[in-house]
Amino acid sequence: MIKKEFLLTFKGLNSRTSLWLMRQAGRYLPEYRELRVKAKNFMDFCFNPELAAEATLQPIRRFGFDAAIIFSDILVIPYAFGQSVDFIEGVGPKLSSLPLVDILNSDRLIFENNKLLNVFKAIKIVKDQLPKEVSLIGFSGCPWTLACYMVDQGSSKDFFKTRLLAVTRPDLFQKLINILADAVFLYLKHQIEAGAEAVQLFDSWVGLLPPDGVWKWSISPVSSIISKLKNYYPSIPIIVFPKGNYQTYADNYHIHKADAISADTTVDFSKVKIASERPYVIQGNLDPFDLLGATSALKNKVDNTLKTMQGKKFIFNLGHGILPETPIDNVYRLVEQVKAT
Ligand code: 1CP
Repeated sequence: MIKKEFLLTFKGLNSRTSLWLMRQAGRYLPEYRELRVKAKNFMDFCFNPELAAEATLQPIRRFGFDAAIIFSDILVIPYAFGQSVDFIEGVGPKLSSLPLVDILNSDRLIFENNKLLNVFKAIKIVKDQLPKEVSLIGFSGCPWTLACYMVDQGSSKDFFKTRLLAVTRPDLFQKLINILADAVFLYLKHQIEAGAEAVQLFDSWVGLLPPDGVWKWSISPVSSIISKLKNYYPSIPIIVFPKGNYQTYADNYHIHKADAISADTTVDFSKVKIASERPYVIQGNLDPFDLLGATSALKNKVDNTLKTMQGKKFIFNLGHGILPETPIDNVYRLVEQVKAT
């Protein structure tokens, strides 16, 4: 019988620790770098179903992770709202200016799900080719993190423009968050319909918010997305990655009801709740930098994590995306070590 260890973990029926790595497809793989040059820019690469499917499958073929994550980016949602998105080498994403305030005032911020059809196509291609024991994860950014990129028009160290809008025009900002929550729900629903067997919600910038902001702009919209998805697909696991704010999500799991919380690198696993005291799975949280260090130190650290989390509703992952400098041999070692438990 073929066993999907990743999905079985959510039912407490896994026979070993399952693993996948955030950004497991990417520049640390020579085959990714070779594939990447076939598209003229990163967005074209994401929106080419064959190339996106191939990028998704590459790390599975090489390492045999328990889950694949569809190759795309969270910034396809701003694109589907009409913003142009350019990834500039060495700088990061740049988004065109949207007169957001005017648009929100006139109810003209429209999500065109049709612009994302190639993501769903890529999911279908991957599903046809994925080994049966491997699960496919769909994903989206959360409303707050998407708003950060849309308002600030790209990466930023403090997302000043977004936080300024949130405090100076809270009603307008709430409208933006609500519109984004509807879009994220729809986008994930379509990914599940195309074949995604679990979904992950990335709230990469929730660590910037004060407690009341975390409630208003993160937990509240994320909870509504989860409850709407659960109405349609009660058995599809939903993972949240509240980077920089694990504890608020852990303390309020009965509100958002995510099936798993992905822990960033700051979370100390020796202090997390034991399995019988929590219904959710914990995913995480090796520091991506540990994959760049000495192999003996890496082995000890992974051993410690596996011991601490043994039998405790746990999926092994990184605390953030894998770094392009990661030696491939360390990834092989990691997979072997985790799969042996
Ligand atoms: O060619 C390249 O290597 C470009 C690097 C790259 C990759 C591989 C980017 C640019 N995006 C991706 C793919 C990607 N992004 C995936 C799918 C692949 C996989 O996981 O294997 C996923 C899930 C994401 C998610 C994503 N994109 C997030 C959330 C997670 C996180 O890192 O916090 C965010 C914030 C983005 C935006 C983004 N995409 C890429 C860059 C350089 C950025 C900006 C990051 C920043 O603001 O610092």
